[in-house]
Amino acid sequence: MSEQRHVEVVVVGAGFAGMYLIYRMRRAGRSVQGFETAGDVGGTWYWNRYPGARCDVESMEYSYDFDEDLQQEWTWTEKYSTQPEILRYAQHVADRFELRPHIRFNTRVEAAYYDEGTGRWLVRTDDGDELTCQFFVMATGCLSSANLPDIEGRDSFGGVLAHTGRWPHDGVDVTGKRVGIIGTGSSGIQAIPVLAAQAGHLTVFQRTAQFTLPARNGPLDPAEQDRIKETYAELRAANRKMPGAFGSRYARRKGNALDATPERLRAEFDFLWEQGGPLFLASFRDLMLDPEANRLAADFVREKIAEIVDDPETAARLTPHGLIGCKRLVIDTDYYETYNRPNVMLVDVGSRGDPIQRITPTGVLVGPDGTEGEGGEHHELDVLIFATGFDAMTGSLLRVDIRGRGGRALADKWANGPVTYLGLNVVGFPNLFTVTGPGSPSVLANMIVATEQHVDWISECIEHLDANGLTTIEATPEAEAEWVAHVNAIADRTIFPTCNSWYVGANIPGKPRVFMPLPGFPNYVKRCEEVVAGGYEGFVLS
Ligand code: NA7
Repeated sequence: MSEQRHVEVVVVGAGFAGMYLIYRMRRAGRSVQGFETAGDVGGTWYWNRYPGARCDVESMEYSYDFDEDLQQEWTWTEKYSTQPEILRYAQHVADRFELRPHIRFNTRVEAAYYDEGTGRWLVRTDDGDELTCQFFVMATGCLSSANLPDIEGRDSFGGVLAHTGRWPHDGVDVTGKRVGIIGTGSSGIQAIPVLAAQAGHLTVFQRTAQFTLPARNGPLDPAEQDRIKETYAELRAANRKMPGAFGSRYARRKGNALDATPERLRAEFDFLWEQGGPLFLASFRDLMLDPEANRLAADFVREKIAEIVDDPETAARLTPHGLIGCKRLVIDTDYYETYNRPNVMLVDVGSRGDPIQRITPTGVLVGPDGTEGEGGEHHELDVLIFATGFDAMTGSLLRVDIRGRGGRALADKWANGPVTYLGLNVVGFPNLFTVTGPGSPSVLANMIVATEQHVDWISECIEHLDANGLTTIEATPEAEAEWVAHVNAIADRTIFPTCNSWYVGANIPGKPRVFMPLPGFPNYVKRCEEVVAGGYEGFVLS
């Protein structure tokens, strides 16, 4: 029998987190093995190939800054990049830094068990392979475990059924077809205008109306791009001081909305609406903190919807109740305008309409509860698209059977919701690192910046252990408990925990309701730096 293979580091996932981690480990001369379920690098940008998919952070900011030549040489074509362009960028990075030889593609990590005797992790893949490692890093992304709701009759549908987050690589031909789409989050809102322009007829099944703002996307002026590149390091540094690690070029803090005169408020909101993009709520300090202030912004957008959408009933159905930005704010191109097209129909399957009763072989049946189809309306479809999101943040971590000390499963430890220290490590799971894990800024920050910060921290931590003849790092129960309380306290100061969003796990039936990301990137980074300066405070190194 051959001896079991051992590497210093196993990395699960070859998206932007996994790729950079592999780069850092190789640069430090460490043995590393990456695993990736997909056929190539790119992570979320490998899977989300639906029409209209693009990033909601500007191209010049949603990119790596660890290599000056890389950031100088790459050219983006649009203000907000499309999925194909971001995927090409990821592939370029993989080529340039020769990352692929260290990644096994089309391979899913099924289990990872910590062996207290050897202090190593035993990792098993779906092709039956096993290897051991000293450090086990989950770089699996926050939005990678697709949520395909178990709606009755789903599998009986006779047409083409696709999920936006698992879009078929050879595409879905919707030309002239009767298309239905369930879900109006970011994916649905990006896809709907593009689908409407191609389909014969588009039916949108909306459960909750969603706030979205115009992106004002367009070609990226090469001269502007060159100008940004001249002082790229300064832009990156300024972005790291922003709450979400992006958008410093547009920063305009204006005091509190509740203190502003109606005229000033209006002028500011008008300006931001025309400027476009996701920074609408970064204007006044109190918009994400005080529901009263938030309502002023929400009302402004509600008015805009009424202005844009011709049919007042459709406009009313599209108008969200409640606060803006509590669910992740979406930016769009021509979303509300799309409902003025004659071939688009909005069906409310939420509290203001009748629910989806079931999916049939030929379409979707919508009707009052308990009527078993009588009085319901059947929508005949050739193509049915699920834009129903993800089991966010914990989904892909818990899909792997991770067991720490005493054989305890991570799923068991997190039965009441995720607990971590810094979103980086979990008590009972020594040498396990989670990149952009729950309890870190993650999805509330520019993901590439958050990813680089975590990977840098992990890489430097491993260097530190090595340099000091240490092999193991694990958070202390006190530090973990304090961190969880800290994250909750910060979140409770905001409006975030007040609504049914995927940030709190509300989109997945039975998922514990816990606010998972941490608002405020700069304070978080400061804390991570203090932890290191304090000799890895809150961790036991042995
Ligand atoms: P989201 O934002 O979770 O949106 C999913 C949408 O699907 C949302 O409108 C949901 O309505 C709807 N949904 C989910 N399940 C159902 C069922 N069973 N029936 C009807 N409608 C349903 O996912 P996205 O992919 O759009 O975006 C995720 C993130 O990816 C996004 O924020 C960006 O960061 C990138 P609900 O609101 O729950 O009532």
